[in-house]
Amino acid sequence: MKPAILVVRAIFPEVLEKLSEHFDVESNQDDVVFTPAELAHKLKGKAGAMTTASARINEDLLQQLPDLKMVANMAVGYDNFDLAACRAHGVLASNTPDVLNETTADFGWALMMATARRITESEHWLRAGEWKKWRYDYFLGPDIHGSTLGIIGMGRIGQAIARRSIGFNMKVVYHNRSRLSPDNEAYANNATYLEKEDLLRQADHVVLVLPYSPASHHTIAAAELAIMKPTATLVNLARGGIVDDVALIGALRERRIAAAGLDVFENEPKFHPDFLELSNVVLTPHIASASEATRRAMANCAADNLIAGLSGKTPPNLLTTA
Ligand code: 8YV
Repeated sequence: MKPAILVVRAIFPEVLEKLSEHFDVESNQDDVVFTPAELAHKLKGKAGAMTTASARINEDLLQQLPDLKMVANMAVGYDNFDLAACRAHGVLASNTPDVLNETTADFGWALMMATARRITESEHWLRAGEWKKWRYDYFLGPDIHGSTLGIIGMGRIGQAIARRSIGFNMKVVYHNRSRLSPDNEAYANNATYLEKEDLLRQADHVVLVLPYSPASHHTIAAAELAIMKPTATLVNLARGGIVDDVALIGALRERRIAAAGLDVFENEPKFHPDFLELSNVVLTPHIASASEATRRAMANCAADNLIAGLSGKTPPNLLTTA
């Protein structure tokens, strides 16, 4: 008998087919977002689950699921997993690193440029029929080329973002839990390590790509926004909760920073309604990894991890190492 698994959210049909060769698969192609109680109910008797970032795998849930052996997240971020609880219950956990680095870095640039150069704001204005003439000072914004790019969270995605700045003749400064090796700093356009406060004072464009954890909660709050340049932009590609959204709304409203680009929000898919009142913020619905090829690669990566883990092999992207 094949082990039973749940694919928690809708996914590419060919990935379901691949999983069906190994497992008795319960899918959710209607893409219902389960409550914790529904998720627990659906996972009863299952050996594995393929999850996305919206499924919380924690002590409460695992206590109810003695048959569960593995959870494979279709995301590089895994703040939805309590890894200590997984270990305590002998549940393997995996994520999907690397396959999304370049696509997410591309999107980081798109968001940074749209934010600095006021692309969505000016398009809304044009669509609203406001464009009657050219003016020297319509939609002026800061330059990207020749400016200082500040990256907080210099992992693989942060380094891919930094590397793209070579063509824009930018200086790169970064802050990270640990300093990169000289080789990695060279790869990342000769990035210079700075303390967070120094980075915030110096950078013209700040990009956040650090993982969410209790330690990174509100990495950018009122005090941090207060020391940024009034001409600076802020982009969050990482997770909601890394930025204090209420503090950011205040800073944007009072033009204490120029603009922000946000792909992630506290409590998403809900977000603070005041963002909609602001013209100096670009808002996207958590799509940084959403290229056709990359989302397929992420889904296949999560499936391959699950297939390995439930057939007694070490999953390539195991998070619950000893
Ligand atoms: C995912 C992400 O699309 O990989 C991550 O950590 O944030 C995104 O690429 C999303 O989390 C779906 O699970």
